[in-house]
Amino acid sequence: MHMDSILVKLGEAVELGKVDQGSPYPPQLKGQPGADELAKQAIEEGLKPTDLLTEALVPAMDRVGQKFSENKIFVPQMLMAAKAMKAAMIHLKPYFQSGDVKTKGTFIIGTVKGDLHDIGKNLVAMMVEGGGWSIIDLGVDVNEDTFNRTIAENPGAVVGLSALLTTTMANMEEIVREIKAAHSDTTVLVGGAPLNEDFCKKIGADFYSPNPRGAVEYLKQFAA
Ligand code: B1M
Repeated sequence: MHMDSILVKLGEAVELGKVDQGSPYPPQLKGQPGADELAKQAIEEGLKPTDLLTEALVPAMDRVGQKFSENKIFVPQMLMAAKAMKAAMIHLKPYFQSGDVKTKGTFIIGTVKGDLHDIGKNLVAMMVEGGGWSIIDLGVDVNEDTFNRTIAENPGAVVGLSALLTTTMANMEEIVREIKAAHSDTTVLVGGAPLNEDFCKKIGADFYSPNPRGAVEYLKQFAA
């Protein structure tokens, strides 16, 4: 298959929630390869993992978000798209994780309480790990107590918070406040689609990155 058409098909598979060849959903793609097979094939044919992300997977999720905003699809379809995206990401993981030995420090990451979106958070975790950090991924819907307990158990760790909802940005503010109150010297990075630099400053976080790459670059200053 031509490289461009693999990316197009991969994007479509994610957008339509086609996880793998065996999955019955969506009916119109029955028997067709899904995100799993297409991502694997794209990598095997030499496409760069970052191109898969920026040219197929992330734009596909943006189209999903757009269709959801327009009431053309609903939560179950969004969920299937996320499942397909994760099936593709499994094939990218080894490429982002390879590289440095994990010696630069510990990076604690989680999606803030009330928020279940984890794809962006997982990408950040994957790439920071590839940048040589040990990762403690606390998952989604994480409260301030869990962050603070984990920081106490891992002195010197840097913390990353992700939020995808305007409603959970408020929770992020609360979590940053509680982290700084309990561990004032802990560096906190924040990210997620609805955030910006001003919000980061307002809530007293140390750094805002719109993407995983920015987080990796910022963390280089802490390198031992
Ligand atoms: Co939801 N959702 N969702 N959703 N969802 C959004 C975020 C939304 C924008 C869709 C829309 O309306 N257009 C909208 C939010 C509106 C708002 O608040 N302004 C929305 C909504 C409304 C909801 C629900 C409330 C829907 C409902 O139930 N009525 C509900 C909330 C559930 C909850 O969290 N409590 C909900 C549920 C879900 C699913 C569970 C179905 C599913 C998530 C599944 C999962 O993650 N496992 C889902 C999905 C898939 C989306 C969209 C379509 C895609 C999100 C995604 O994965 N993007 C999303 C629309 C969109 O984003 N276009 C949407 C791809 C990912 C790579 O990007 O996560 O932005 P992103 O991460 C980026 C950057 O933001 C950054 O790096 C990543 C890579 O570039 N980044 C960081 C993220 N974290 C970072 C941390 C850093 C640094 C960078 O440092 C620490």
